[in-house]
Amino acid sequence: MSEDQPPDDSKLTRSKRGWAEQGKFLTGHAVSTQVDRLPPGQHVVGDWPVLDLGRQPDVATARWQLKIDGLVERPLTLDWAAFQAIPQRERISDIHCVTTWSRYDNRWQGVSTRDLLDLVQPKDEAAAVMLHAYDGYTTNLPLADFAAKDALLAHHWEGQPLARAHGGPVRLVVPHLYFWKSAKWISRIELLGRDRPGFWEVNGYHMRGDPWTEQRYSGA
Ligand SMILES: Nc1nc2c(c(=O)[nH]1)N[C@H]1C(S)=C(S)[C@@H](COP(=O)(O)O)O[C@H]1N2
Ligand SMILES: [Mo]
Repeated sequence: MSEDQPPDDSKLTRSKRGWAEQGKFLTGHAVSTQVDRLPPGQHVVGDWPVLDLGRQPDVATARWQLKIDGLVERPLTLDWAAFQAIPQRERISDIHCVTTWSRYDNRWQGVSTRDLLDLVQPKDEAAAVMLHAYDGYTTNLPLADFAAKDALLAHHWEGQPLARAHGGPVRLVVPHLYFWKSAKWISRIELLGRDRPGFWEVNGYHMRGDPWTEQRYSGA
């Protein structure tokens, strides 16, 4: 033990030592984690809002198809059976919507975008992706974002088939970008040499949409 410790009987030191013993200010919650988890300008919700263009296409799995084309070595059209034959993954992720709600801990099952890209083999020139959906919606993102480790083509949420209102039978989930990039009722993944704006991006939304730097609108 050191013998040259400073005298330690000031009133403040004594009261701080007392706080430490009592655990004062400790809430029992992982406060710093909670704060780091919520992007600026967002608030947490418990329910799951539905947002779309007002058309919710009814796509039976019997007629469902997903086409992957553009700048790939092996263009592919998957039917339901072929899609289910790809390794199935589970991911838990948070949702951040540009309209300021966030929803934590969503458990998804589906096909990872990386596994899908391994099947089609993007060409060297491929740099971006345009997503097309059964309701006519489109949205774009850089290929690196589409290929993120947590990105899934999801068909189950919390152990249940994904509801039609939320994009069932299959939607994209790219959790590290605002949720408008996560196309519901996805029908086609088109690999492009250069990023091109989709529906909301033409209407003033950001080309990338990173919630941590508030890339909400293109003008900002
Ligand atoms: N096909 C399609 N995908 C879409 C949309 C849409 O209108 N059509 N809206 C986007 C927007 S703006 C948001 S916020 C989320 C909403 O998903 P949710 O309804 O499951 O919450 O879906 C995105 N994906
Ligand atoms: Mo949105």
